[in-house]
Amino acid sequence: MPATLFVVHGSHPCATVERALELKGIDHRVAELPPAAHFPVQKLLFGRRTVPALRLDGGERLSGSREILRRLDELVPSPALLPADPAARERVLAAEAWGEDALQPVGRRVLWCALDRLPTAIPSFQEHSRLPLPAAIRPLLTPAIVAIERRVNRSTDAGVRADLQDLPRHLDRIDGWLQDGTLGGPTVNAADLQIAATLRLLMTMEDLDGPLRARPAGTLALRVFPDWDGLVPAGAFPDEWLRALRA
Ligand SMILES: N[C@@H](CCC(=O)N[C@@H](CS)C(=O)NCC(=O)O)C(=O)O
Repeated sequence: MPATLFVVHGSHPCATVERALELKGIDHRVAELPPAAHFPVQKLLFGRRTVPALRLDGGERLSGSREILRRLDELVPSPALLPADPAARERVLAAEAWGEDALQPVGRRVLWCALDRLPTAIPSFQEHSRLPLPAAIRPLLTPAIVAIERRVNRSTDAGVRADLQDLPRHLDRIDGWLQDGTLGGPTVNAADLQIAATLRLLMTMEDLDGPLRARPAGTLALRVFPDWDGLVPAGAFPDEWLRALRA
């Protein structure tokens, strides 16, 4: 039986793991859960309420993007997601940890705020969703989902404004890693997967896409994740929120 990857469609850490499975050629099927409704299901199945989670052939259960990638490297060593050289490996692990702990939550906070401000964009994020939910039902559920996700992810207006203010600093850090070879090498590593997924999610928002595309960081995101559902048209955020990014 192939491995089963538990996801919410469009979740960036889920995309990180799905791409790692693809790179390693690991046979898997995807179990898609509805956003927010996945909390209790995941808690029950994996003891932790987040996606991604993976059930391996044989029954082993793993939860968390970094934990899953470590195990995939043990199971299928090639292509390796971490460099063999110890110093380079430490650098990639540090960048990956930052990508999960600092950058990943920015993606969630900013996206849920944008979707709350422009809910007409929501169907574009479901284009390749495999959930058997009738199209007529989806719009009835989305206001509650957006409200829950904003609360769970502490996606306040003030917080998102601060996130957008800080984004150029984050991009400087990522561009630095691209320059010193921690990211963006000939083979995709674990930090590329973690960081590029959040950048690619941010690029679904037209307000952010231009400034990101102009950076090496944006090029990395498009290289690792050429395709991604979702488009939030320009104008989701007030101009004052975007000043630092446009400077
Ligand atoms: N940082 C962890 C958690 C990922 C995470 O927070 N996933 C979100 C979806 S993008 C989620 O399931 N959130 C539910 C919650 O916070 O309870 C990882 O990389 O696996």
